[in-house]
Formats: sequence, C-alpha cells, structure tokens
Amino acid sequence: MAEKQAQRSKSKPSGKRAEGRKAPGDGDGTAEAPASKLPDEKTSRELLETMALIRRFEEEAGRQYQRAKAGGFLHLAIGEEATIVGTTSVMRPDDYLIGTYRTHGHALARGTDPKRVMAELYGRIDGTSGGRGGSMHIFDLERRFMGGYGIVGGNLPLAAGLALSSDYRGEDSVTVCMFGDGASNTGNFGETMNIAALWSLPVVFLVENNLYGMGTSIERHSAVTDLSRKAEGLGISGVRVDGMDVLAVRETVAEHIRTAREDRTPTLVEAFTYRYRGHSAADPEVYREKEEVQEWQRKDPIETFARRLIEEGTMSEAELEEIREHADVVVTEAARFADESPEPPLASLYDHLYVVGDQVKGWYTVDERSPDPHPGEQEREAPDRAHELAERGAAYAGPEASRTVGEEIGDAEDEEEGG
Ligand SMILES: Cc1ncc(C[n+]2csc(CCOP(=O)(O)OP(=O)(O)O)c2C)c(N)n1
Ligand SMILES: [Mg+2]
Repeated sequence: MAEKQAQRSKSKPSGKRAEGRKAPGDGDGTAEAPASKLPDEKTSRELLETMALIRRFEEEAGRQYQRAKAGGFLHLAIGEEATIVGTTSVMRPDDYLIGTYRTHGHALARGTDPKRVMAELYGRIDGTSGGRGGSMHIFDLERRFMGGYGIVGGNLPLAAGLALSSDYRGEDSVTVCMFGDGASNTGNFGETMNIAALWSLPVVFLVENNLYGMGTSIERHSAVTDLSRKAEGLGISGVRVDGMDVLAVRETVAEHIRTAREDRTPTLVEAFTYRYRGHSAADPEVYREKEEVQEWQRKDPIETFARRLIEEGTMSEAELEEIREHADVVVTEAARFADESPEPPLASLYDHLYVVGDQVKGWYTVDERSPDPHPGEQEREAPDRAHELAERGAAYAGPEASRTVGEEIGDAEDEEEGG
C-alpha cells in the first residue's frame, strides 16, 4: 500500500481542465476548446460507425417499445453517443465497463451483438441475460461489460469491487464506471470515491452529465453543479469535457485510463451531454423547453463528426450514406432475430433464483402463490401448477395492447418506482 501511495503522487492527469463548450447549466463559462486532430482513417470511421449503429439501434428500440415488442422500462441515450463511444474506444478488451439502466449503447460499443441486445429488450431466450433482465440489465461478461443497473448509484461500489479484484489478482486492467449526474447525490458516490482514493484503485469514474435526473435539473438537485469537483474533498480530482465531441472525450478518457492503469490513481471525468428523448418512454417532459432540446440537437455528436470527416476529406458523402445504410441493415436484422427468438420456457421460471429454505424463517421463504416454504427449483416438478399460475396472470393482465406515447405503462409516477 505504501508503494501504491508513493505511486499516486507520481503523475496525475495534467491539471488542465479539459473544458468543453459552454453547456446550458454550466455557469462558469468554459472556453471553446481547440478541435482535436482527427485520428487515422480507420479509427475515425469506426467511431462514426459505432455512434451511427447506437443511434439507429435506439431509434428502433423506441419504435418496438411502442409496438409492445420490447417490455419493461426503456431508457434511451439518443444524443449521448459521443460520450459512450469516445470512452469505450480507448478501453482495452480486458478493461471493465459498468453503467446504469441507459446502457444499450455501452454494450454495443463494447462489441456485444446487436441481435442479443435487442433480444434482451424483447425478453427472449437469446438476450444477453437470457431475456430475464430487459433493457436495464444488459450484461456481457465476455466483453467485460458488467451491466446494466436499475439502482441509481448502485454501480459505483461494484466498480470499486471490480477495480479491487484487478489489484488483488495482479492484473493491470482498469474499470470504467459510468453514471448520471443524479447518481452523484447518492451516498454510494461519496463512499465509493473515498475507498477508491484510499486504496488507490484503478478506476475511472465518468459522470454522464445530461443536466437532469429524471425531471429535475442539476441546479435543483445538486448543491455543487461543477461535478468534476464534487469528489475533491474525498481525494478524487476531476476534469470536465465536452461530451458531445467524441474526440475530446476519447483524448480525456485515454489520459485518465492511463493514470488509473499506470499510476493506480482513480479520477473523475465529467462529460457534458444531453438526452434528446425523455427520461424513459413514459415522460411527458414538462420540465424542459423544446427549444433547449433543439439547441443541443443542432450540435448533434454524430452529425458534427460526420461533417468534419467529409470536410477534411476522410470520407465522402456516399461513404457516409453507406454507414447509415449498414447500421439500418444490422438493426433491422437484430429486430427480426429478436422477434424470432423464443420466450424462455415456463418451466425455467425459477432458474437462477433461490428461495431461502428451512435455514432462515421469514415471509420471504414463502412463495405466496403456492404457500408452503420451498426452494424455487421445486416448481419445476410442478409444471401444471406453474402453468396454471401463468395462465391466471395472463388473464389478469388482459389482451396485449399496442402502446402509444405517454400511456404505455401508466404515468410518470409509476416510473419513480422503476429505473
Ligand atoms: C436509488 C434510486 N433512487 C431513485 C431511483 C429512481 N430513478 C430512476 S432514474 C433516476 C434519475 C437518475 O438520474 P441520473 O443519475 O442523472 O441519470 P440519467 O437518467 O440522467 O441518465 C431516478 C431518481 C432509482 N432507480 N434508484
Ligand atoms: Mg442525468
């Protein structure tokens, strides 16, 4: 530990605060940052392709949700693609990424098959979590995308645990933990920052500051609105970056990953970004003006980057069109695949769950629908009973109805209970 402490002071990321353009809500008037140099042609193209794929995927996910093909909750990150892709593009395959409930794009950017992500949204067997998690619980161990969490701030301590495991096993993998501005108000935020700094954990915290936690603007939910400074008192320094600029995010995060990997110094990056859609599919958006959304859309991260590639001769209009068409083909195929993937069999209802048996008495040992205390696996031996219960549930829910915006899953109040 002493050795690690000594390392900590060696080289922190340059004190320079990577200032983005002034964002609404950013009271300290950041200066326009000079444009970063384009990376090589292949990398530039990949950045654009991944952002275009995420955008198209999420548009389709929204559409399929309205058709009731995708169930549960759905949180889209349309508008936030540069923050996601800029970050993942500088991670190594053996680095860990952990996010929130707004992470379809994070999984895609890590290389998870879009078919499997879509199948998860549809609750189908080929989904990344076997159809049991849905939109908020995408997971891909192979690519070290460690989820998908519905509890705001719940992923922060887990990130510290992942980073600790790297240390413990003597690996130089780094954990990148992405979370929202709202999550910076949770107790988990402070506790995790403290332990990460104290134990010099190899982790980069990246706050996706989209200026709102559900319908509450940052000025109304956080006493400190410069989130890059919010963990300073706990031993974690931070910087701000323009989260709509894929290259700026890439450069900043690369530097912070290097610091975590080589110097074992955890840091915080605050990326200014914006979600064009509501908090979730059931959001009447009474808390912001249309003009504000339009203002951010004019700085669209994909459009801006594509224009630059064309202007600097890296790509032609025809190639840009090809990228869009390719994303369309991949996503259409993903939706078809998800639709054809089977539902998990009813008899597997209790797989991967456990019910505490005789060892611990309590209400939670009882499945209310078949009132004896029993381990869940026993349901498998009673398929008729399980079937009957499922039929009753389906009859109670009524026939499948097509959803329309605003009325699909109740109102915004219901949403409070979800992710
Ligand atoms: C511990 C906890 N409290 C409240 C909620 C309800 N909730 C879901 S999302 C959300 C807002 C979080 O905002 P932010 O962290 O900024 O992330 P964003 O949705 O903007 O990506 C809240 C309060 C929850 N899921 N978990
Ligand atoms: Mg937010």
